[in-house]
Amino acid sequence: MMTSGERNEPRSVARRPRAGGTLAAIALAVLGGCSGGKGVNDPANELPFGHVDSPVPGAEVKAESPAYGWALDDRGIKDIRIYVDGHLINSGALNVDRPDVSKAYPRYNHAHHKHGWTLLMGFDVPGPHTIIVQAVDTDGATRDIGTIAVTSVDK
Ligand SMILES: [Ca+2]
Repeated sequence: MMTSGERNEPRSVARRPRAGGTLAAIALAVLGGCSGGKGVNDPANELPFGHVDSPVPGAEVKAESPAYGWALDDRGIKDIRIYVDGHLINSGALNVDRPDVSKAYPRYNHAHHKHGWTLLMGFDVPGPHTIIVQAVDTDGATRDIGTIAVTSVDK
């Protein structure tokens, strides 16, 4: 009996992530329902897109240095997130006017030019690091808009 109990343990552990995923899906569906059937599950919603202008791949960066670029969405950008080596280190809203981006993508400009973002990055140890920048739209749909390998230098 003890043996079968031990066998059951990993199975119940394995089930937990699935249950969590279902709950998250229900929570998202409920949240979507509150905003009139929209949300991350809305098939009409487009993923955001964008670009990381700096740093460029292979760049040497200081222990604390800015990253910047732009992002667009069919409905609007809620958040830009920067991850270093898989850990969220900063996030924020669009904060820079980019009329050049409005001109290049008129369908997505929403009658303003605030499509640019600038966020500080921090690197706790010198050496190679991987930066991932994500754009999140107003419905919560998220896309990686840049994956950049850099080297931080201690100066
Ligand atoms: Ca969207």
